[in-house]
Amino acid sequence: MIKIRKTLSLVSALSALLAFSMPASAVSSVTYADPVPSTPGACDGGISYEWMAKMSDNHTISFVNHVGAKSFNEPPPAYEPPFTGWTHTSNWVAFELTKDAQVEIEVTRQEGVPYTSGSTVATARNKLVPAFAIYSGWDNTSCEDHRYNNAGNFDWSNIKYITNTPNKGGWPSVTRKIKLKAGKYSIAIGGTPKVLETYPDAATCDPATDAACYAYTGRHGYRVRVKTNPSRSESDNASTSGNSTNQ
Ligand SMILES: [Ca+2]
Ligand SMILES: [Ca+2]
Repeated sequence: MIKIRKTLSLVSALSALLAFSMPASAVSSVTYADPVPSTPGACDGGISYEWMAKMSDNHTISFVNHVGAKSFNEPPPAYEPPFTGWTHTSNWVAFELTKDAQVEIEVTRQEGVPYTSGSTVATARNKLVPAFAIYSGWDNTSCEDHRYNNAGNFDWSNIKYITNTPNKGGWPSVTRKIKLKAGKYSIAIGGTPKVLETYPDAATCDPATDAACYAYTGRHGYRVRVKTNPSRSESDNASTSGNSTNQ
């Protein structure tokens, strides 16, 4: 088991540096990039996307990174429903489909993801309760705000809410299958641990000795796998599931 964990950590470290794609035909692409970065000192460029991903209808892509522990569902008073997503600590994918497709998106917690903290490299934690929301369109023009609605539209952006996987079950992995038309989409990925009465204070709690501190603060690794298949003519059979296969 220890050997397997070490191998997984190595794989995740490599894939964080080199996003990889595995086209079954034609070409798919994944880049760690924002289609339109903001101008330094100005508030433009729309959403600060972490990833750009382009796929046709017979591809699989995968990538690894990290998000804030509660980034999909931050607590009041700083975050009041429905605007509970923290835009900057979530990860955003500028996703493009070149053909209509059945799209299966899986987001799983991932151990061993490195990230830069100040001038040192740290390792992201491994207690993410992953969730994601899908919107139509890309936002390359707005002034990105701190908060987004993970279950609806929000007025600072032009993207339009489609659906989400809120992961109420607290699973370490969530999967969504959805039929999408060719076009551009935005996908927000974040963490949504069970709601608490009182949250640990990230500034003072100790993740080494306090389990709630470990799970509810800091950066947590994730792995995404997106698989596309040719779109069929029958009605959409979108479904959501969670599982514990990563435990
Ligand atoms: Ca961002
Ligand atoms: Ca941008």
